[in-house]
Amino acid sequence: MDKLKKNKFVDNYIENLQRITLKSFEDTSDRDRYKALSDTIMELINEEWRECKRKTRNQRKAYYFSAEFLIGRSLGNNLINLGIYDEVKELLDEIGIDFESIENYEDDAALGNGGLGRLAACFMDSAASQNLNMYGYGVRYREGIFKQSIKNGFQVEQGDSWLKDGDAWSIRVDSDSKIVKFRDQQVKAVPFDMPVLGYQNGVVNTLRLWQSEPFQEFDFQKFNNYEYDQAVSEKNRAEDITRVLYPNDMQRAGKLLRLKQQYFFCSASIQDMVDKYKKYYPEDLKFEDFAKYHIIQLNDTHPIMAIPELIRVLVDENGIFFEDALSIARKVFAFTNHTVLQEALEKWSKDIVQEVSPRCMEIIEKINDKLVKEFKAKGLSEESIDPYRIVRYDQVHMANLAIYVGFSVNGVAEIHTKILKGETFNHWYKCYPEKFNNKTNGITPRRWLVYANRDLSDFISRKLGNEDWKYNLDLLKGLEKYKEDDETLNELWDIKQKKKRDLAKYILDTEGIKIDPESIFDIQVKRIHEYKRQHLNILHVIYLYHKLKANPDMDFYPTTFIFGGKAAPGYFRAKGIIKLINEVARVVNNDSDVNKKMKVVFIQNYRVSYGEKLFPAADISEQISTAGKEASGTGNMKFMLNGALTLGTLDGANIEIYDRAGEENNFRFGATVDELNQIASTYNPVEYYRKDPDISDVVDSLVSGEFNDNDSYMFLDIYNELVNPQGGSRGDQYYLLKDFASYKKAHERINEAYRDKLDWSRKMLINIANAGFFSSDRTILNYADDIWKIDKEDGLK
Ligand code: 26Q
Repeated sequence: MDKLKKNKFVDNYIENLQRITLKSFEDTSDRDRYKALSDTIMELINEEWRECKRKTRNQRKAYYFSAEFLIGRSLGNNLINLGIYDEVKELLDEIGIDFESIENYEDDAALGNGGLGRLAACFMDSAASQNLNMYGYGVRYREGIFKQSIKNGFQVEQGDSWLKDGDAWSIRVDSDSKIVKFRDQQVKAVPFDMPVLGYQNGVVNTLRLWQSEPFQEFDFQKFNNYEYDQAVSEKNRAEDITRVLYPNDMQRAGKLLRLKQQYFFCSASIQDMVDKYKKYYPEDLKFEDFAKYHIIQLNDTHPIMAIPELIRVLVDENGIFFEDALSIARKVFAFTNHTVLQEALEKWSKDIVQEVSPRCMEIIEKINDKLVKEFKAKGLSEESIDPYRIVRYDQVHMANLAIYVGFSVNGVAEIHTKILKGETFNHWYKCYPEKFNNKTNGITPRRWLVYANRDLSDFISRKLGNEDWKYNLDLLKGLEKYKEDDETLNELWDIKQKKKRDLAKYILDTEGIKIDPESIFDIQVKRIHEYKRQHLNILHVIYLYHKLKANPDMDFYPTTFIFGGKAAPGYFRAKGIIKLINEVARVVNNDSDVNKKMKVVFIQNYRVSYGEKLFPAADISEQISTAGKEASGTGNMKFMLNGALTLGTLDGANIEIYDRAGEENNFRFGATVDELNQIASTYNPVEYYRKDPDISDVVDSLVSGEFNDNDSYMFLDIYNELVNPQGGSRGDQYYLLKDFASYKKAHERINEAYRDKLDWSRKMLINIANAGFFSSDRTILNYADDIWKIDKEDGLK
């Protein structure tokens, strides 16, 4: 910013502050100051945003349809992308305002569960930064993912009313409202547009989130007839649709309201696209050309109602024949899968789909009939068609619909795509090998490094001599030339130490637990799920505790084990794992025999803005899912980019991390997918329990009372799942006991390696230097080149 603009910025800011508060400057609160600052920024970008919208309105675009966008905070990130973070901080300082406390005032926009939602947000950032025409469509939940606190060791959920004092970063566009029709209800979909700023390139893309409102603001007829209750309840029923985000990741929630949410935003978005197509695109427009201008990327199966909805709008509202509409759809839709867990693949009962949109159900049946005919014509028997059927046993298989109609199906890491092709969707792969492709996930380096870790970011720019790496993360490779330079390695160590001290202070303030910044920070943060195996981690902590307790002078480098993550409210066992971690933490942290050498912390309410403090401070990144179960993981990439070493299985993108940064610079352990497949039918966890005294010791501690906090059945469920299988299951579905010994050894290697400070720093450096591939800039360009065929300029290739 030049001087003139600076003055104007400050003037505008003060003006906004006064306009919204009527208070004298000294009396304004952090909240006032935050709101005025975000308003000032929105005004600053307004012109460029409108210009970008105008310029691209008749260009080819990719539309990212996602039920979740896990954005986090916007203030700092927007300032970074505008390139005025330091200046604004300074300007505020000059007028006596502490930037950090304003920044901390902002609530996370937590409109997602975890990885899939955060990926969508990283993609938005990267598309804008790469000057790609990408438009996001989603839901404006009035409540995001619940807020978690821990009471007496248990997870307690609270609502997340992030909109309670307005939303600084979006603009309501009433004129683009749509009507969405369900079988028994009609509502108004009102769009709220959020600007998505590219990194210092003047691009402003749009994320459009739909909010559900009553079709008629208030039924005055009813009101006048004293049917006040009914009028109010209809308003509520409309608002219910986008009231809250469903907090179950990886588990189906076969709830009518969830499907209504999905259909709601798909219908509004499709209508929006078709309306604009008619309005802005060529005069002689033909619907056959629709696919020339629109690609829809479906973020998992959640937005799949967009497929029948597009066909419905073309056929019923624009006079296109069904066959023609279907062939248009076949050129428009591309599908990304994010899981191979059977329980997570969406199936909806026909009744529910019918109740949401009878016409869409009819269209789905027609597509299914066509599929059956086509496969029969190919010579397939009734029976062998079964796994392909979109409608089967009165259930709609969403993935089958997406794969049959879509022209592209992608997984999110090499191994994941391999499993999709070879197992999960092997039958489909055999029919349409050309549809399948891989797009390994990525993360935006702006939020996860430039913003979250300023010290490391400055260090990198200093070492590389410029900031080009922020646009092209592959340039980090240049850091490798310092791998024998002790001074550089020491600097890197010191930066990590500083971040660890910052985190230690934050944890003391928020969790009330004192941790040693000199200890190894070993961190596992992600949603709580059995396949992610937080319980493997805590069982190992118990093992260490027992060992250290028996031998307090044991040669052991002090370690702090940090956990964080939310459990789906209905996922009983995941909640048990949280309770277990907290009980172990209580016992260990209060035991003066060991608590100088080890501490255990469960941080409350892990979310994007907490992650920004955790990733920079980590020494060890725990990525310990059962091989074959974690599609990709993206936390692993955030840790790597911030110089943590991976302690992980051969799963998801971990494999690609080792490929690039070297196994010798990380700590790989555990069985491979092939090994697990081989033993799948013979595996007996009880054998491991009997043969390995370390295992029986920790497993027994689940039911011995040691951590039970006066209810001796507290951890019986976890114990049973491991070694006392119920109801025909073989037990230990996720192979904890199989991998335990290998995990233990990997920890021993870590504890040894950390003592060599220079060598550890070298490993950090090599990890950072090879993290370039995991930029979501690379991922999004891969989508643009291979799937969307979209170019940087006008979108047309
Ligand atoms: C479905 C139906 C009803 C209610 C909820 C859901 C639902 C919601 C969220 C199902 C799944 C999710 C989230 C899935 C998810 O986050 N998957 C993760 O995606 C990441 C990005 O690709 C991967 O890195 C992770 O490996 C994968 O687990």
